[in-house]
Amino acid sequence: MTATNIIFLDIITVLPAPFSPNTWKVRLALNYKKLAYETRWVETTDIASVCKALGIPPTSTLPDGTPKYTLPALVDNNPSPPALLSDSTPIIEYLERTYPDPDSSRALCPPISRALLALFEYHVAHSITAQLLPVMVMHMYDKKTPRDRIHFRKRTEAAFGKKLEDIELRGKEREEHWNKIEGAFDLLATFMQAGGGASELFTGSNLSLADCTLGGLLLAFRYISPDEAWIKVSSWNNGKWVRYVAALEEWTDVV
Ligand SMILES: N[C@@H](CCC(=O)N[C@@H](CS)C(=O)NCC(=O)O)C(=O)O
Repeated sequence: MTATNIIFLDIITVLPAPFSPNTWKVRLALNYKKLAYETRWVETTDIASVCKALGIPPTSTLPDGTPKYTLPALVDNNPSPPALLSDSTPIIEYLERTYPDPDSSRALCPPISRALLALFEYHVAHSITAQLLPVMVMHMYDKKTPRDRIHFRKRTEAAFGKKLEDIELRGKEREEHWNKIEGAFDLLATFMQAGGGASELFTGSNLSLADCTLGGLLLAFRYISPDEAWIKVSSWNNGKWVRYVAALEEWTDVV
């Protein structure tokens, strides 16, 4: 392990493992790069106050114009002053810049692939991540800590103008929505087959930013919704996504 002094901020839930796709994305990168780090567990209710106290920047702006703070976030105490970071992709880019692998073939986001990786992230964000709430909202709610459940319900219901239970789709509408998400995975599987199928990952046996993003999402499915989302995803594309997550296993330690 490289000697580092990195604090990684992740979201605590009632589960024994993290459940956020974005924090998994950075955790996979930290583990792949063999960087020593410590996790600081934060309830979503406390993200803004904890980030503000540490000087970590917000990642966007709320509709009322106030700054929005999200996790993952990371404090690297190695440089002076320490690096204070938020937003999964910029965090991974920072880790790459600051702790490059001597073997350039192991780079997570080499500049030459950066535009393609951005296109990939855009596809996953719009065709998959943005579609999940109507089929995942109650699974997410159930896994939150009791205190975060109150916070999540209040904020989400205010944003959507309806109860969580009414955001969740049911019956035929739910199945149609899942079919749409399956279509996005079909497209990914088709493109990944173009690589010749020598490896489950995007770029051979090494991890890339694309794998951190997709892997984070699949791990989130497995933990947030083992009894629905993960069962469905496991049955798609001849088990491709089960094999894919198995190929990531060596980078899924939670420290
Ligand atoms: N663009 C950010 C998005 C991060 C994000 O939305 N994180 C969620 C957890 S997956 C979060 O912190 N939510 C807390 C909240 O909405 O209050 C990233 O890629 O890191």
